[in-house]
Amino acid sequence: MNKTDYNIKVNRAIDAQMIWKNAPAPNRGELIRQFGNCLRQNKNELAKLVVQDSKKIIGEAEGEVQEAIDMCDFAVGLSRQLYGLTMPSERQDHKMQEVWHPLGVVGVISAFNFPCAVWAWNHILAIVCGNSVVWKPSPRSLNITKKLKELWDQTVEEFLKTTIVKHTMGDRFNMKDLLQIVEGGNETAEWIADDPRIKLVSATGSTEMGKALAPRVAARLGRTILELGGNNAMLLSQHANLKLALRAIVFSAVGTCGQRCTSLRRLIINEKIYNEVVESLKKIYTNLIIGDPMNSKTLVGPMIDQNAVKKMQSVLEECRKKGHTVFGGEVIEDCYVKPAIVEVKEQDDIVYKETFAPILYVMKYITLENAIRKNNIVSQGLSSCIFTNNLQEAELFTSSMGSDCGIVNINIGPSGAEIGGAFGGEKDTGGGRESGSDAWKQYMKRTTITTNYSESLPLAQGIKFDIE
Ligand code: UN1
Repeated sequence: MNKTDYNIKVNRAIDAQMIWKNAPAPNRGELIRQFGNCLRQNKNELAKLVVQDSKKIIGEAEGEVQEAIDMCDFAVGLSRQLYGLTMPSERQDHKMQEVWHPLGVVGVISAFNFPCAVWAWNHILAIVCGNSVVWKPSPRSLNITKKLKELWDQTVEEFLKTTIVKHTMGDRFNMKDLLQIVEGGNETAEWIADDPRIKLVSATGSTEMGKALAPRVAARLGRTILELGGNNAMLLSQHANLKLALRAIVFSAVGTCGQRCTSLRRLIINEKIYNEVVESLKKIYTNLIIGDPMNSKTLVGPMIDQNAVKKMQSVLEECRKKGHTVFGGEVIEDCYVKPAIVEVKEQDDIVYKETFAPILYVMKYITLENAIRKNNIVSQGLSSCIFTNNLQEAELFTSSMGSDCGIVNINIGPSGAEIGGAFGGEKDTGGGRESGSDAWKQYMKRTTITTNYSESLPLAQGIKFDIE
């Protein structure tokens, strides 16, 4: 796509938003209710397209589409709950309140690994909040993107048949324009980053990408939501239910072939149970069903491309050179690999880096305080978890003295978050929060309104200023 086409699309998104922002929020929610139903009806087909584009297994792809549907349900309720506060005014017969207004055009830059759900976190909130969306999907996700746009347009047509919006908004309004797809790579992302017409840029990808993008958006005083790299750990205590823990470890380490930002990358095991756990894991890894992602029995599909496979292999080679013990990790054929377990005595530069591959680094800990230090020492801060049935351990890990990540789970792996909570992380993960809780506020602007209904004009802070 060239710059002229890009500009036309952004201008269309602006025109549509100018009208849409005035639609009553519950009416905006009605469109999203209908879109959610449309996603439900098309769930199977959408999931297949997610598999085709991202290569994740069908069960996970269905989960990803479900995440988008859940987001719609959440946003329908939200459309009647975009609450502001009222505050007591210090002045007699005055009222102070805040009202949330739509922001404008929102830019969404999404990655190959969650081509549907992460877009939905942003798009659905943006639309309910009265905005329009310019979406740059990963160049690898064009099949699912096209289908989502087609379903969006179809839902809009249906909606317009029944709604009062068209009547009140006039024919000039093309509601389909609320979603614009801008295809392309880095250059398109840069146009979005530098474009003052785009008020908020929500971007998912590597820390490197975020560090290049954020200063450009900041230079024009735009807003960002960044969801960048993770290096997620599990602390496995001697007080854990090991059966549960093993299932969680394997799902989060090999799910999406290790290519979730929430994938489990580091397993920090109490020394008393270390040997037992590593042996059990090796057994499970040996029997993993690796193959066609469309086969419902498969647990591990292929990696996204040959580059990802090469990167994994070179990291494993580096591990061997450093004297770490590597189990598995071989290439089977094409992009199919065996997930790897790498035993490390101490964390080093390789472990500190996020490698987007099914490599699980395992290590021992002696005291929980030391395990927490190991969890926190990396530069990323997305997700973390502890498996323990010991209350003190769980409370310490979730306290301010515990994990420094945005997501901290107890007896649940680091991946597979629900949409109801705010999703995101600290440090090199970028600090953004998406999907549930009050993440919607970032897609709106806050207006502070003070009203004087008295017969005089008292000034705040008791300032005297008499002109007669
Ligand atoms: C991502 O990998 O960018 O918590 C998002 C999870 C999913 C979302 C992952 N719900 O693993």
